[in-house]
Amino acid sequence: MKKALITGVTGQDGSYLAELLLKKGYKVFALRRRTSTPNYENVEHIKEKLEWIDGDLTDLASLISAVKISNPDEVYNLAAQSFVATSWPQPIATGQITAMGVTNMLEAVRLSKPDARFYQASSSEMFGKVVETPQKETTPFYPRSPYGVAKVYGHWITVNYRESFNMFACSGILFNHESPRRGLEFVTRKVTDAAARIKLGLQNELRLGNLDARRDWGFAGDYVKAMWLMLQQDTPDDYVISTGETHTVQELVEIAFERVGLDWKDYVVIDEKFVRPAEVDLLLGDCTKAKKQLGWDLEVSFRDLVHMMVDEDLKKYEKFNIQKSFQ
Ligand code: NAP
Ligand code: F7E
Repeated sequence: MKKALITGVTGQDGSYLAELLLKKGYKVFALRRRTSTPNYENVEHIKEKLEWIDGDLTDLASLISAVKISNPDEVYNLAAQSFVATSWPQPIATGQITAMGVTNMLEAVRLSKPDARFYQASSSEMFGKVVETPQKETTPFYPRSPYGVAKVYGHWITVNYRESFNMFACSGILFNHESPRRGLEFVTRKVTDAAARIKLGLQNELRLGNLDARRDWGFAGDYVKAMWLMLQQDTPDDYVISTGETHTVQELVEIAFERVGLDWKDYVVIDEKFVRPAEVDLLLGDCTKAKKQLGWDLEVSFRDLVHMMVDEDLKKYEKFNIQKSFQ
């Protein structure tokens, strides 16, 4: 039985990856940090099947312990302060978790289980103010936020440990990926949640920032398969994972409101509070390498993804009539 250690299991990607690895017959160890209230919403359905280990990405001792306890064949480092907007008011915490946290995790593996295969959750935010379109593995980075800067560090330290210590360390440069488990502060979920609430009379308006930003949005369930595939290859490498399509935030809004039979223009209000100090205007990935070398492909289109998210949010509110929103 293969063993995997995942950081960030309570997040969107961690929950889908844990499901995938359990289905493949892995024993899955899940690192969780201390929170004042339990945070198992995404993993409630598999919680008892996971081996939980307490630890924090900023605490090397806890990570060394986690690697010793789990003795993993594969380590997936998904934990991060992952919300770009928060990285301006909290640049130091973002650096400590999203940048230095990667070195902590790599050190824990190097010291305790150096032959474990390592996956680092890198990001298209590293391309930032893009210097070429579409973006691929060789495109130079130009991050536009403290989060993007931290991810560039995490990416290069992963490459460096591969080259310095001959570790099987891979970096997946994933473009935006979403799902009904996405945090409510990210724009896709904020929009689908609001469309559902407005439809059900629980909310009157939706306040957004820049509607012109373009993103390459895919489905998280498709993207975690690529993470696993990267660690099954003969040699470690870095891969872009994307859909190869780009859409504006406005298109996202149009599709979500159309799904509930409403005209978005009647409800959307532009609020400067959600405009970022420096924006990433356009992301569009070229994942030819992943398709050829990993045999990876996506199954869910952008439109189907938005419909899936709106439908799930509608179901949730119809079922529980929960009146909450992230504004
Ligand atoms: P997410 O939903 O925000 O999940 C982040 C996870 O990290 C949560 O489980 C969180 O735990 C955990 N975490 C945060 N700080 C921690 C710390 N100090 N110690 C231990 N755990 C900590 O993120 P996601 O969307 O699943 O993304 C997964 C990874 O991929 C992240 O590294 C993200 O930056 C990267 N990424 C995401 C995308 C995307 O579009 N989703 C694209 C490219 C790269 P709590 O539940 O306790 O907060
Ligand atoms: O913003 C615009 C905003 O916060 C997308 C993370 O998973 O993907 C994610 O980062 C776009 C931006 O995601 C609102 O200005 C407009 O242009 O959903 P987001 P992100 O910043 O692209 C990357 C790949 C990651 O690695 C990150 O971890 O939408 N936008 N109005 C808004 N965004 C938000 N959140 N809220 C608004 O009201």
